[in-house]
Amino acid sequence: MQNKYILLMVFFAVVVFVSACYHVAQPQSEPEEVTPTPEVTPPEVTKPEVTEEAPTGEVVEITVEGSEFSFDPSQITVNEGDTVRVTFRNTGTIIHNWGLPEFGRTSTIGGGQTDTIEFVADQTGTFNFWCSVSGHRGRGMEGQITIQ
Ligand SMILES: [Cu+2]
Repeated sequence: MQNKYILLMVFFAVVVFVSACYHVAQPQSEPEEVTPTPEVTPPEVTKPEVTEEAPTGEVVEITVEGSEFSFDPSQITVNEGDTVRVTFRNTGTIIHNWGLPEFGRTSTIGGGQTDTIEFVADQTGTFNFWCSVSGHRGRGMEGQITIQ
């Protein structure tokens, strides 16, 4: 009886030992290899301060050609405070003019003639200009002047 008991104890001891060894032998599961994602820092773009402020009082000379039925250019951009001198050249064959209520209008002139007006761009915004001869605006003689 005693022998059997000892044998049983030895058996259990062996089982525990082997089990312990097995556990130790188990390779520790490798920790997930964490490949550090390199921090992508956008390249420092040092933008020079752009001063949009135009020197006021600059005289800007623009020649606008008009004919049946468009202006060239039809988009004009100037800076606030500029003195804008618009020379309108009628390159068409019938009478035209160039102007806008806010800043003035040229004379209505015939083909081949020019007229000049001057104004101070003293307010910012986008303003429509057009030929005020009846029906011409609707047929395409208009454009925009942007004062920034
Ligand atoms: Cu016209």
